[in-house]
Amino acid sequence: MSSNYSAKDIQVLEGLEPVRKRPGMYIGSTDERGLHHLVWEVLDNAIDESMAGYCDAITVTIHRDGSVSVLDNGRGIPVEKHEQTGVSAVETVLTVLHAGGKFGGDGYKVSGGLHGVGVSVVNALSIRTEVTVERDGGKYFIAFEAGAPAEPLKQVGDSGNHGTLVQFWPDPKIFETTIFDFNSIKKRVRQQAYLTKGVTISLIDEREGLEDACQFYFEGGISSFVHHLNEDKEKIGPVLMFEGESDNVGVEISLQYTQEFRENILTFANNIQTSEGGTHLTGFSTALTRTLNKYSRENGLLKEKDPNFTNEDVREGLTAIISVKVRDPQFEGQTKSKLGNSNVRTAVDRIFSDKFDEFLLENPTAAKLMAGKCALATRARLAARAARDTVIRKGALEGSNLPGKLADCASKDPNKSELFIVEGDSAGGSAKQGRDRHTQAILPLRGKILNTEEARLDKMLANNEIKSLVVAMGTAIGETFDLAKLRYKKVIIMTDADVDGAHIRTLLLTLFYRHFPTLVLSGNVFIAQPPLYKLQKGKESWYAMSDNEKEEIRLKYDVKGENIQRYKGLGEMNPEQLWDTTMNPETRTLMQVQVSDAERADHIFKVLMGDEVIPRRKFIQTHAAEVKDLDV
Ligand code: 0RA
Repeated sequence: MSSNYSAKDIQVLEGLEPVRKRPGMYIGSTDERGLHHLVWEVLDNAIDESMAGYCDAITVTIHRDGSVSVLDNGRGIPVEKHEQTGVSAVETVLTVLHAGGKFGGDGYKVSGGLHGVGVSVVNALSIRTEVTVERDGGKYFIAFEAGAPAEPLKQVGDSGNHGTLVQFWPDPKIFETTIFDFNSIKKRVRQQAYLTKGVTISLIDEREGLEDACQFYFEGGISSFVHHLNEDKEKIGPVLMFEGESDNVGVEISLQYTQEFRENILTFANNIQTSEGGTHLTGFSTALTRTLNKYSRENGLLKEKDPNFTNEDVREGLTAIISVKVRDPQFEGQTKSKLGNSNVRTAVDRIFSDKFDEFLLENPTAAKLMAGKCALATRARLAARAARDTVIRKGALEGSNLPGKLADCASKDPNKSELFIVEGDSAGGSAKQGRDRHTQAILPLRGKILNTEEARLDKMLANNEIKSLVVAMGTAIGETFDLAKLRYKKVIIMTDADVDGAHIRTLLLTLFYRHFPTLVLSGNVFIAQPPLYKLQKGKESWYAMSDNEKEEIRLKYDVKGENIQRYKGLGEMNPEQLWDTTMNPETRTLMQVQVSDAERADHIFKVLMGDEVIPRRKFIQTHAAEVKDLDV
């Protein structure tokens, strides 16, 4: 790190107008997600300062007036005149796209800036941005409006400290919502604290009625992260932690096996999550498989006749965090979240296999537990393959044998077709009569039978309800899953608005999350939103989707109590009502399932259904107050 970094190192790339014209190009979207992107951007800048070793405390505050500020005790953004732009460096950083000191020069060794758009984008999309810098004995202030300087840089005092405070007020003309969500920010802050050893990040919500605060500091870095992820899982062996540097690539890996069926591997490059994986994941995965096979052969855990573990076998039940620091990260893939640098694969492979090999030799007990888990996964995989082969041989997974209870649509064009998954026969009846038969197919399922907790592929395929669903969708399941064969562009879960309905919805979401993650990721899964109430006055009637909406309508039209009907089941609606309120594409509201929804369902499901008592009790105690309409 050069200590004489100065204003001239900040390269000027382009102006700010395009950001306000096409915000989506820079922050993805202008919805809640895009709004929070602003916070990530400013937080990333402070984290960069920590990664460079100059900052150990960051405070994020959500203010009463709707603004957010990020305070760090780093070096402070330089305030001297910038040669290329003729204005101060801080003004340059805030008004010139990509002028964060991350591009060119030797300002930063590594940098998080994938979003990399820089703090100037935040400035462009805010009605006001204020920056206070403390450095070189002084305290400085500058303000912007809609990206343009509004109050010139001035010294406002003396200071023996150093650091930067950035506060911004997002522009309501640009964003669909400007209300920040404490929990989303908390999740992000926690994740960044895990990834940046030695930094303390505080989060404060000052908004009226929402006051809250938390603070994160993790001594163990990513190994604390693995502890956290495995909190309510049954663990196999200890949490392992490996670190090293090779070919200018910094590598940190932490892992622990669990009794789970799924893997949970999170990868990061320069603290940016790489959800599409990439070279660091490949390097890790290859090294893990090779090392475990070598150890198991040499120690007689794999006999001569036994096949090697596959990558899939050694990743079953594995929780791992892989975090690399790279000088010029190349992000590829559909969502620019796949690491491309090819030297990273070799670096991760080398560091991990050396250290993991050594660990296995020195810790035979833990090594045997891990190898045993892999052997179990291999046996299960072979059994599942045999079961699937049998099912396939019988033709049971082929489209020509569509399940009897599926009321298919006439259209064979997946882009026009929708599949409604409906619970039970009575709702199924209404849906079949109410639907548009050209484009809408109905599959009635019996929910309780869907309980797939811990079920492996072989057991799942023996379940008739699941088989029907797989055949109806056309995609197959497991290794042979193929999104291109999906017969309906929209797969819609339509359940009752009562506790049973919610349970079945959780079961289905869990099923999709675990066995059809691609479907969820590609946005093909939806939840129908049937009304909760019907209000009637004379010949007029209204539907209400929520208690709030019901109250609004009740007051507005003065509807008396007995004219309010609470729908408990879809079966209570006649086919026309079901069509009008829930199925008609012109008038209905559908909720697209996000991975986070499915993830939450999976978690809730595990806590409620799994066999661990303590987390379940904790969950029920915590959420008892939220269960208002328990009409069982
Ligand atoms: C460019 C150069 C230097 C620091 C920073 C930017 C910097 C930016 C941000 C944004 C939020 N907090 C920040 N802290 C620092 C290095 C200046 C030097 O060498 O003293």
